[in-house]
Amino acid sequence: MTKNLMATVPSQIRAVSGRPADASTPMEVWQGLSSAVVDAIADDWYATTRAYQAGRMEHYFSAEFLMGRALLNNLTNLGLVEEAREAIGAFGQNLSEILEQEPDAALGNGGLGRLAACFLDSCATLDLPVTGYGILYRYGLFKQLFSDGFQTEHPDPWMEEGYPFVIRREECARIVRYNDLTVRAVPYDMPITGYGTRNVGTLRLWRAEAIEEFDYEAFNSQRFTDAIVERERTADISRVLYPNDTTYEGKVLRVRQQYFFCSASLQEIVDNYIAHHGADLSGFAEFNSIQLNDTHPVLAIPELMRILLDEHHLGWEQAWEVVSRTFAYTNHTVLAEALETWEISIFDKLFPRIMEIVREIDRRFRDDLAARGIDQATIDYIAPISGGRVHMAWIACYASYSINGVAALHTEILKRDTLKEWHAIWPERFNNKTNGVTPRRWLRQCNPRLSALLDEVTGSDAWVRDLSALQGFDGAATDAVLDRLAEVKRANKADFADWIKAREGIEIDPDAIFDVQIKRLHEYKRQLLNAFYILDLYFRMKDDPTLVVPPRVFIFGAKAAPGYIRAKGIIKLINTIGELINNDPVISKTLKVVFVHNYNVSPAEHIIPAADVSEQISMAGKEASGTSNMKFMMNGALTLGTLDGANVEILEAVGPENAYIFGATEDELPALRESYDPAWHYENVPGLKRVLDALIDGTLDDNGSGWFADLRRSIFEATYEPADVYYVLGDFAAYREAKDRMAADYADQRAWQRRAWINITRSGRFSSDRTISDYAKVWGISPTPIA
Ligand code: 7GP
Repeated sequence: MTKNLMATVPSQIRAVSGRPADASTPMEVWQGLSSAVVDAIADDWYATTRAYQAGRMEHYFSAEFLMGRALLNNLTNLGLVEEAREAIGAFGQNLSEILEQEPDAALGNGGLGRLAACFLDSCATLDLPVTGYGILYRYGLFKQLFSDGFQTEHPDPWMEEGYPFVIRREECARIVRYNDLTVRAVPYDMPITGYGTRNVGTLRLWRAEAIEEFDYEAFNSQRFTDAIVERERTADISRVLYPNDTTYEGKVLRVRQQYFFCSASLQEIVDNYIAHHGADLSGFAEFNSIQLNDTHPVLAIPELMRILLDEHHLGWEQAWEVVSRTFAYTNHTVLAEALETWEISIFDKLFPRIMEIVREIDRRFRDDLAARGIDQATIDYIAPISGGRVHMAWIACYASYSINGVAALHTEILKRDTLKEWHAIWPERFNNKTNGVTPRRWLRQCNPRLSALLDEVTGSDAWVRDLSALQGFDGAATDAVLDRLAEVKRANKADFADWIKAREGIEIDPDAIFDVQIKRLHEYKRQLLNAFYILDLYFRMKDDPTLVVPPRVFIFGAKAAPGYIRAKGIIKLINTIGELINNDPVISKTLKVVFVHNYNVSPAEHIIPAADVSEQISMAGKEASGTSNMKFMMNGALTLGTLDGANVEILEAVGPENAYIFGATEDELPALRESYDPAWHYENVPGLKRVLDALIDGTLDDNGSGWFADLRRSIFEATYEPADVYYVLGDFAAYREAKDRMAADYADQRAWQRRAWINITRSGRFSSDRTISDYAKVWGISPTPIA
């Protein structure tokens, strides 16, 4: 931070390209500028690491960190954006173009991974001694393209051209042992800068490497393939992020990945403890706590037991005492298929000693619960081992000192339902931590126009570190301020329209309402409900050319898990509806449908500042929290949503007049479902028949895939799930009413701007700084500033 970029940038670029800065490619300029940033923070990073290692530390274990781009984020945090612009402007380069060179570090699927990234930003900003641990996947989440409207998946080799923001730490490599394979885990450290602080945190990502580069003997005898088999088997471990956010395929490899980063990270944490506090590990939990980001890192529990028992010779009780004061567990979803369980045979094959420890945990668990008078059926249900499988969530619940959900409603559902047996025994372990998002990336960085306005109105940039400060400016919305707010939004929408034109080849009107739904494609999130609305609106306009419809652009961004055919069917359906509408000479004057391909962090940074309406319309009780809703709110979009996840708290923050809430609530649904008959809605809700029939009557072409007919069947037929399990038709009428009303309200621009302003000023409680401050109390850590 103290270094001068003007002085270092040209030499860093020369070192990368071997040419003068003005003769280097944009990619080389990006590399050089990025290296200059790392150079600028190196001393502070080292000092922070040293300061943290000596005290109590929190370790955030996560299989996913959806970081997105790093350069602009770091420049923003360090206050170096203008300096960087000048430094490369000196030889004729344009900063925005250079920034576009950077690939997204897409080491995550969706909300869970992006949350982890926001948390690291907040920990750095708050000077908290927290380190992230995960896997350096060579290929991030697949790249999504559309072909005839169908999703196709392609590899994402995000760091193949070199990535200056991870530093290989050869000297910190560890050995991870499986029954059938021994590998080296080599850490790559990513610096995590904060805003307005010199502290620099760390994300440590492990890469799997062979102990021996190749089998020289085999190579020499010209068995070339044999020579590299072991190396490739090892590299498989950190080759690819699993493209599912709820269920997992490739089970053995998945379990290998999980053990890989847990084991390497724990070895390091234990050794660091010994270096600073001596060889008596009974005090380990005084200095270390580990947050398990869902069940993916739960193998850390038996692995820490193994290290304490086998390598440091603690007795079982003593080791368990340490373990059960170390771990805390966050649950991110109530979807049953996401509560990971693994066949015992996988554990036996990969690590028999770990399996032995899990069996002992299970045996003692059963004794423990029986002694507490718990009935046998309950014990069997929540035991670590049952039905021939290892239940990761149950191990997490048993061992953790804290268990949390990610929004108030979600935590209540965990206590009442998903984890009720645990709550009955250990209610004191349960707590809520409503999610948050970092206002640095999601406002300061992605929306410079609104940031400047907020600086002006509030008189400083203090809100960037304390977003709740904005609440005091509720009443600052004078006509002059609202005019400015409208200009900001209009300019952001015009930029976005240009971006869409270049990226998707679709022309959109910046004066239309930008109505956005961006999130993973999943039936429970009900992108299908949105699609049905659009199709119905299209038919209504066709029927009645005099109908007054406010101009609207419906914007989607979503990836479907490659094996999730029904989700892919919904993508194809939206693209097909888009074709129909965008090519209709009359309707396309009023409506457009845009499906942004390859939705990711950096597209979100373009979309969110331009949005008017944020859709989170999941069936109530299913979306644990949602976090894009918070980003939209910060950027002045109004929520159109169900009372689900964090929408409940957004509504509480802004009041009913500043959001559009519709549909069945979580507590109403059980009774509604009892008498629910989708066919009745089809027959009786005007418009629904036509929409559903369009799936099969030739109006919409699914290129012979049969996927549209399947979507229709999912509404009417009970297969392994009840018909219309996510209550799409049940909520349709209420959704249409709310969405029509919202569109009509948009005409009163002044009133709309006033409500947008309130959404912005009340977004403070959805800053991840607030969330992390709450976690810090559970973790027992305090700010450790280096300067
Ligand atoms: C997501 C939840 O679906 C979303 O509601 C929440 O906001 C987010 O986590 C952060 O808490 N879950 C996942 O991304 C996921 O992979 C499976 O869940 C474990």
